[in-house]
Formats: sequence, C-alpha cells, structure tokens
Amino acid sequence: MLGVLGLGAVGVAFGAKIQNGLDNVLAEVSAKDPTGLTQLLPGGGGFQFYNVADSIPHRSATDYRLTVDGLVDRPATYTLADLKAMQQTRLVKDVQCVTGWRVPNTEFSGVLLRDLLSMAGVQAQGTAVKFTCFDGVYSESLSLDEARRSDVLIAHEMNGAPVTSAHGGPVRLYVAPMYFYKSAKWLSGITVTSQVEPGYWEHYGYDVEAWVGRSNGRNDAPTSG
Ligand SMILES: Nc1nc2c(c(=O)[nH]1)N[C@H]1C(S)=C(S)[C@@H](COP(=O)(O)O)O[C@H]1N2
Ligand SMILES: [Mo]
Repeated sequence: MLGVLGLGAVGVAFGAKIQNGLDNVLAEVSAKDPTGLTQLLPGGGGFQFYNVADSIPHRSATDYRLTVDGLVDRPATYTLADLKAMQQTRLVKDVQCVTGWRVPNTEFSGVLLRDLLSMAGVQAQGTAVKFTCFDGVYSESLSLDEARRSDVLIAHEMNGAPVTSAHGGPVRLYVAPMYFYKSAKWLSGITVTSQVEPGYWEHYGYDVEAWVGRSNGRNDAPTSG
C-alpha cells in the first residue's frame, strides 16, 4: 500500500495514473455494494486517499487527545468534547491536491487554530507551529502568521459529518489556502517552535509555503474563496 499510495518524486509525475487505478478499484467495489456502505471507503466523493503510514490509524471520539505545547505559557491537552465546546468556525472552500485533483465547495468545521494558540499564550521566541499526527509518521508546519489566519482550522467535521478515519478523523488540520498536503490528518500535536520545521513531503522537495496556484510550479487558481 505504501508504494501505491505514496506521493514522492515519482508520484508527482505518475500520481494521476496511480490514483486512477485506485479509483477504478473503488468504483468496482462500490458497484458490488448495493448497501452503499462503500461510500464510506477512503477515496469517495472525489477525494483521493493519501496515507504515508502502513494502515489507517484509529482513535475513538472519547480516546482522542490534542496537545498544544512548545514555546507557550500554558501547554494544554484537549479532548474532542473540549474542542466541540469552543467557538466553531465553518469554511466552505475548494480542496486542491498538488497532484491536480480538486474537490470544490468542501465544508470543514472546527476550531480556529489561532484560538488554541491564544489560549496557550505564544512566547516571544515562537515564530512557527509544528503539527504531529497519531499515525506516528506525518508532520507539517506553518509560520505563526499563517497559523493565525482565519482560514486555518482544527477540523472535526467535514461536509456536515464527523471527519472519518480515512479523512484523518477524529480531528485533522485544514489549511484552506494551501495545497492539501499541508492539512495533516490524524492530528495529535501542535507545538510552537522557534523556526519552521519542514514537514513530511517537504523533505521530498515540496514547498513549505504551499499556496494554491503560487507554489510547486503550479497554476491552479481556486474557483472559490
Ligand atoms: N497524517 C497524514 N496527513 C496527510 C497525508 C498523509 O499521508 N498522512 N496526506 C496529505 C495529502 S498529500 C493529501 S492530498 C491529503 C489527503 O486527504 P484525504 O485522504 O482526506 O483526501 O491529506 C494530507 N494529509
Ligand atoms: Mo496531496
């Protein structure tokens, strides 16, 4: 699975072909499923499924924890219920993967990252934020300015339903203005750091500053927001 779903240097050139293969498999499975349960399978609804880990990691809604630490005055750990009790923000924007596929008008809801950061109290030396995941493999990062944008969410709902395991639930990062690889799934840690630490794909040459249409040599103008 790792090889098939990977998005390394080779994946950039051949990603579309590989993903078409995956789509065909999923379509075939769906056709044999009159219950429609395969709608819940990874890759449904126009999304492509990405996972650099060997299997989909699971955390139940009650076991889930998100820690905020690093260069902050008040490190904290949140449950899913804690996050749901906070001020909620809903964004409806296009999801754009750097390999070319797009899902227009996708809704994500959750807590603004900047609210968690202000509750933690970022210290003067803090200039960046690092994200870690309970798959134990993936990581991402943003500058503090990017992290404080009003279109960067700690999301627990997608299209009006809980974020599924395949899509990175119970909680994933959603960085709306950037290519979807910035939106770390299975989010477990937010650490304020003194410099930007390049994330998983960025070690393979992808841009740290992954603005849609302005990075990775691409020109995908968003159709909305
Ligand atoms: N933890 C983790 N987050 C991840 C990835 C991953 O492999 N692991 N892939 C990224 C990439 S390249 C994309 S396009 C999106 C895919 O999200 P989806 O599976 O919900 O479509 O998740 C991003 N976040
Ligand atoms: Mo991606």
